[in-house]
Amino acid sequence: MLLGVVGAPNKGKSTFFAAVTMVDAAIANYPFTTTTASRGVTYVRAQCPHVELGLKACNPKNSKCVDGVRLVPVGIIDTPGLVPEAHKGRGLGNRFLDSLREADVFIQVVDGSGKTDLHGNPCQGCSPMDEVAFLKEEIAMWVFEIMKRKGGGRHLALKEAALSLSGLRISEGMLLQAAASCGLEVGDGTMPDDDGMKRIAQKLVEMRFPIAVAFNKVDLPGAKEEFEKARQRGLENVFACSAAIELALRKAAEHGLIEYAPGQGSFKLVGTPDEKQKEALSQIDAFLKAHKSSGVQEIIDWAVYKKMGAIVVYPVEDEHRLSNHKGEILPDAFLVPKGTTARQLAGMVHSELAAKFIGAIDVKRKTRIGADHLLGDGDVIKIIAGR
Ligand SMILES: Nc1nc2c(ncn2[C@@H]2O[C@H](COP(=O)(O)OP(=O)(O)O)[C@@H](O)[C@H]2O)c(=O)[nH]1
Ligand SMILES: [Mg+2]
Repeated sequence: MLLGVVGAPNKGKSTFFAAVTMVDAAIANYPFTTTTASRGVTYVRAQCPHVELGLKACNPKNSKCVDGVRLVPVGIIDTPGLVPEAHKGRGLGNRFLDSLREADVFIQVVDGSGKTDLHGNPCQGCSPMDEVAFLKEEIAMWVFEIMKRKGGGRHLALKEAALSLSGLRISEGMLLQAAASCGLEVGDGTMPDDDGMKRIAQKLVEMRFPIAVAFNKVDLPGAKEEFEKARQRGLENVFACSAAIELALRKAAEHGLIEYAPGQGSFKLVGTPDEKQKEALSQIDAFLKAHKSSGVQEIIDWAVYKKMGAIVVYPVEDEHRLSNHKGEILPDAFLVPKGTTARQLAGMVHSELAAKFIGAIDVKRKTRIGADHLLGDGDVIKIIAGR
């Protein structure tokens, strides 16, 4: 599962990415995914089962537990800025679009202060919500052009269209579903005309790339009013945030100045800041008091749980001690898609476990479960495998 940070230039994508991937060394070393300039690991929050199960503590290995909140790793990529006409190769054009292929859900960063345009240039009163419409349309046109190229001027068969989109993980079934929801007839195995294909492309983008909108830079004047306007339009996937505030908080925590965990509405001063740092911290404090939090962690959580439909499961080797063979309690937290079965989880833990799978135990409910049992959020699972 992978989050993609997307949007036009100068909106704060890299700031957002830098903030959310600032994790302590123990976690950054976890071989979950290679960390490069544009690829990293962030966290989602979950209720740690050690609390519910009445244990004093746990020993997380791939994750972290802060006051009963388990921080579960999830991969994230930063992408280059998308500019208008990118699908025709403008800006970084296709390189941008290609970088999107891997992502399951987008976090679109927009400039909530309205002070940059779609090219990232300074402007006054640009509407952040125009950026949302623009991104969808640009990606839809990209999808359309891929199908169109495949046809080379001919009328395209449905199967050919599906083949051309397989690299985007768009299946024939999705294509059929998109056509049906546009009220277009493709039952005879051929695609509609350009207009119809564009509509299908738009639908496919909605289906394949769910978007959470990070309404960023709300620390700047004017942003709050813009956010209220967006809210009045009833958009449930738009969240106000300040990536700059979140980055400053995590940096201050890294330098030992404050204690702060992602998503918290306040921090605790533990170091001795100099005058400049004091001033910055008091501004951050004022922001947190006014906004409850930086807003960044809420977006990650919402994107992963609501848009990706993920759940967290905790595999253990010893169902009595809730530990691995070293006695470490609830060591791993896995983010998996809703609908994951016990056998699939075994495969995620170790390919050999899946091959030798016999059954599993739902540890919280103390019941034996079978290979096809659907796992639930927060389940603690012991896999039983043969020798
Ligand atoms: N005030 C404010 N500035 C921000 C925020 N996030 C990013 N910026 C600034 O916006 C500019 C562009 O940020 P960057 O992360 O490079 O944007 P990108 O091109 O979308 O990756 C930089 O000057 C950032 O410091 C924010 O939350 N608040
Ligand atoms: Mg950037």
